[in-house]
Amino acid sequence: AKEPVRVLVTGAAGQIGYALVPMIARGVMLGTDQPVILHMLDIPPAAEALNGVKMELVDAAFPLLKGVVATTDAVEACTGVNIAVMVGGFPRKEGMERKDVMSKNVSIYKAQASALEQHAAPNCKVLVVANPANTNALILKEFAPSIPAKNITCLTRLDHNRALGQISEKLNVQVSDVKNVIIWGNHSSSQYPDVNHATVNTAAGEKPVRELVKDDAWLNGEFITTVQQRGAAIIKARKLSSALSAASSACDHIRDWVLGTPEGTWVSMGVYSDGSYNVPAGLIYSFPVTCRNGEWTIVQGLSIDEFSRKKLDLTAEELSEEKALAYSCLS
Ligand code: NAX
Repeated sequence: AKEPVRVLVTGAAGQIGYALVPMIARGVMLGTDQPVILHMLDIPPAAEALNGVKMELVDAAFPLLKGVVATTDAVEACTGVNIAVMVGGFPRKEGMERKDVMSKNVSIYKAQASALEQHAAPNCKVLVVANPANTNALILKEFAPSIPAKNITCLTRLDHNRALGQISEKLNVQVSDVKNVIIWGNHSSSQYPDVNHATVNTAAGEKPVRELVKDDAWLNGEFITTVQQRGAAIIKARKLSSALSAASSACDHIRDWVLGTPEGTWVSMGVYSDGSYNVPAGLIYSFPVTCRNGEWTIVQGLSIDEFSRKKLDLTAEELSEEKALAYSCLS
């Protein structure tokens, strides 16, 4: 039998946490043959609720779940973890300045970076979900210098999956037949959902999405804004932000990273930029990646037309500004 993998979920008493921990315990993230030990962290005001989640995990009697650590102590939470999913953060409240929210998250991610660096298992893989996800991941990277930069990522897979979903609805095809959309840049409304290399598996073989949709105005307009604004649309409908789709996409992100992407398929991940596609190095930026042997690689050589170029640059600019704002919170 396999040794259990320790998976940390921060903000585990929150809504995404509540959807995510049962998925992990059922093997959705790491496979149905992989035992897991869940480490759940939240803050003292949520300690009782966190304990309630722990009680439910016990009650669900998940065969793969070999243990649960539920704590408000970051060091205890981080000790020995192989995977860290960072969902906890400070939400933007009405009337708050961007800088105030950034400042709260910078201090949270600075502290948790140190706890992970000192106590996580070697080669721990980190996924930041909490917003501003790209910049929180960057702060975590800066304050955990001994964790390799390639081990620190942020979630844009939800946006990627949303783009697959929109194409599938438009063409009335199975979502599993659509692949290779790309989310470029920030997990914010400046992201660029790109279908220029996306394909659909049809009875007549693989066809480009553009050829099948035959509606460039929709693809260059409404499609992009729908994906960019989907989070707001969910809030409007549910009066709560997306949780089940965020949790499911976080599982997809880790699963593909650890177990690999299928041949001929790429996914979107926020990763540390090496300057590929003339994206400034030193940002956490969402790129198309393939994964093998537990490592991601940015897909190279895709053609970028003028329309796309502007959008790649715009979202990079926003990330550079966020980075500057985050740094200004440190001094
Ligand atoms: P909730 O407010 O329901 O849960 C957040 C939890 O984090 C709370 O239980 C809170 O007590 C806890 N927390 C706060 N500070 C903490 C700290 N220092 N250490 C540990 N835990 C802490 O929010 P939820 O709806 O679960 O969303 C969580 C985060 O995901 C938010 O930042 C949200 O903006 C972000 N999202 C990111 C998405 C993405 O695709 N990257 C999509 C979904 C979501 O909007």
